[in-house]
Amino acid sequence: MTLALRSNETASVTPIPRDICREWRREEALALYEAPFNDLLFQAQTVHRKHFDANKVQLSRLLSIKTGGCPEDCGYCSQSSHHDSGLKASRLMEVERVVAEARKARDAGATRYCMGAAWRGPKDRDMDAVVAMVEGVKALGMETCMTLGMLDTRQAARLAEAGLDYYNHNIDTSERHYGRIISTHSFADRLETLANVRESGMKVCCGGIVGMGEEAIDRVDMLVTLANLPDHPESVPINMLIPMAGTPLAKIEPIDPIAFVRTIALARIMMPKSYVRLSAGRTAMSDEMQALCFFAGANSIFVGDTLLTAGNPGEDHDAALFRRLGIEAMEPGTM
Ligand code: SAM
Ligand code: DTB
Ligand code: SF4
Repeated sequence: MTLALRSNETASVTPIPRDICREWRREEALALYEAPFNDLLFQAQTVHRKHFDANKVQLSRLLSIKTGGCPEDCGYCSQSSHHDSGLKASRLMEVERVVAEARKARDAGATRYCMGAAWRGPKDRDMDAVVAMVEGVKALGMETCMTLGMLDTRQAARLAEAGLDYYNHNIDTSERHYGRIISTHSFADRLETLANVRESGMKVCCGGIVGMGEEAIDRVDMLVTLANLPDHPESVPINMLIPMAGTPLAKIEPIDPIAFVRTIALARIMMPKSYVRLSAGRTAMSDEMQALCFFAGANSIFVGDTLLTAGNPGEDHDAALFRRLGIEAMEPGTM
């Protein structure tokens, strides 16, 4: 099997029905999170099979269009100018270069392209360039996703009008833990951008990071916040912290892999029709841990050697893992 670089969150994906979205109480979510592992995984796999092909995983490509020099102080991030990570900041990439990179990815089989910028949010003067990127990548016949930081309603409307399919904006952790990790913007700021994105009609990609010194209840609360949004995010990236040199979280103790898998399982149960993306941190995971994540309901990954600034398993490794597990890349048009 070759690992075709295909992804399949197609523009025709059906909206998540209202009855899937119900109010979750933190006590019931916590009880599930703490259930015997086999019971939790059985339930997650059962829910997963109701809504997805359990042997198909969606693949997405990431490109950093503006790296480093970010004014925000997110404690996990190599791109914050508050930390001495040794990363060289660069300016916004030329539109032509972004489109050329996307074309290469498309020719290698990718159908979905995610572009990320190390910004608090785009400045109005940046908007023409990012809109041109969306239009250029769309013209290649690819699906588009961007993560540019905070958006106001005007900026969200403009990106939606340009044809941007998804906007990624993570809540990252619980409201309680948020202020210990980031001081330059608030949890409420993140929710406001998410509401602006939703209102614009774009699809929402929103998740968080596990392993930032939080407690189990913080992981549960983060998922309760996501599952109790007026509509579930269509994509839910669950990142395992990549400890980046020079950041305040560089030396933090790694998360127990079982706790990470529990988080994936709970996300799957609480947001049954969303794509749960096993995002950052896969290079530090064993194949067996990734297999457990797929069993717990993760059905999307990033492919390619790099994420934004950090490493990711190469495609040869992912192809071999998929072969061992009998997993296939999601074909366009199957969902
Ligand atoms: N500046 C924008 C923002 O903050 O939304 C977009 C880029 S930011 C790098 C996108 C996401 O990457 C963050 O919200 C976080 O979830 C994830 N991320 C960043 N650094 C990470 C790390 N070291 N380990 C795991 N996830 C990380
Ligand atoms: C998300 O939740 N994870 C991706 C994507 N959205 C933009 C980014 C992961 C970044 C990992 C650290 C880095 O590459 O610097
Ligand atoms: Fe900036 Fe985003 Fe990194 Fe925070 S996560 S420092 S906003 S690039």
